[in-house]
Amino acid sequence: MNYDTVREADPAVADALADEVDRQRDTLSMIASENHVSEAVMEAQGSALTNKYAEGYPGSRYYAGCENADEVEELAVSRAKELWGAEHVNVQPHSGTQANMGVYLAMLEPGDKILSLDLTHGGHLSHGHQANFTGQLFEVEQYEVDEGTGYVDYEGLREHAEAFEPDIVVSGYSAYPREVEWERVQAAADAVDAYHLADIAHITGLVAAGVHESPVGVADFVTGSTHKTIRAGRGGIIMCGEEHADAIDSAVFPGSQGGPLMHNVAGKAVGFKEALEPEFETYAERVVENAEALGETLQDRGFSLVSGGTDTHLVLADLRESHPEVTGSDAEEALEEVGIVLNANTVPGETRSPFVASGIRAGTPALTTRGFGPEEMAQVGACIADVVDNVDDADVKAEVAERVQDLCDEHPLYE
Ligand code: DSN
Repeated sequence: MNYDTVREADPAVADALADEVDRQRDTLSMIASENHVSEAVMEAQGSALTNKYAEGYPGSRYYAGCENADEVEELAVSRAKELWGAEHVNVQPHSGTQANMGVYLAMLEPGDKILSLDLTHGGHLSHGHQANFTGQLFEVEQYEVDEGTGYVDYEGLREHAEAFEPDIVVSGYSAYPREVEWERVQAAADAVDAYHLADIAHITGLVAAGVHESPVGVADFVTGSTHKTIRAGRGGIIMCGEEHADAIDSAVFPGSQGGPLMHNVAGKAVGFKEALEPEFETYAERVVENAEALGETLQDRGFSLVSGGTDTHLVLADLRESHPEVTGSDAEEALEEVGIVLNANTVPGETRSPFVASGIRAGTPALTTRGFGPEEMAQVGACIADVVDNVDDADVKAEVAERVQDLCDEHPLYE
């Protein structure tokens, strides 16, 4: 990955690309929504399909010359059906947010009602935040996690749905460490005759591998992104029953997008093929084991974890009791200095601004791809604890930075 051809054309960009590879090699990527895709996925995304316009769907395009695009999209769709068991799949959304937009456009009218989890409790912007088109176009109310347990308050959700009578209930979250009980959300939606959209963006890979229960066949719509735990090309995906297939396809194109990013669809196809291999199940199991090991280490060091642990690929530490003087952004900055890249995150009952936040979210998908196991995750947890306990101590940070570099060197990336 020297980017020699780019360098000949554009040295400045080539330098930035090469520096990015070095950054990924020499840091621990723990942003829960990130992963390291294979070189095959990257090559597919960098392919000649970036040149092709293919508005429409396989066999029914608005342009000539789409035979290879058709083949790639059909492969992506058939592999996705095999991975998640969905009746209908659309692989064209440019992102997870675009996938959600496709569902809203297909099923709702402006002014209709969305009931979704509050962003500070683990939800997502595209589930109805006021700064997002969803908050501007629709009437939104939000349910919460139980602040005592950190688990979704399903009873409160059911009561809220009965009072609000939403048109759609959204489940699936961005900073929620526990397995989602899809049937309980479905029951709440059914009780008020609402649709149920399960957004599995973060856990696509865990669901495909059977490590997290699947909402496919439970919820009316399942959306996701394709570059997180599933480790395929960047973008989004929508799954639904045949009865909604036409409405969903029309909402994606021409409803909300023009030409699909066929190079990214190729990356999705390649990544889905990789995920159909038996090794992927082992990978997904290891992602969760690693998150458990990380969480246990942090708890042993006095950190408080939202919900007391994890069933998934991430842990969410609430620093308010253990480190009252350290904000989430203080911790994020100090950890980045030593080569641990994660994000400050709001926590249930957040008392600071979202820019500062009181928690840190740490995920294991990328480190697991690099071959980290529970023992190494315990070492990573110790590094995090040493830094957050000593955010202003340059000596401690210098010593931890060496341990981080050793871990990176022991688990090379993109050799
Ligand atoms: N940005 C992603 C995350 O970090 O959760 C969600 O879109």
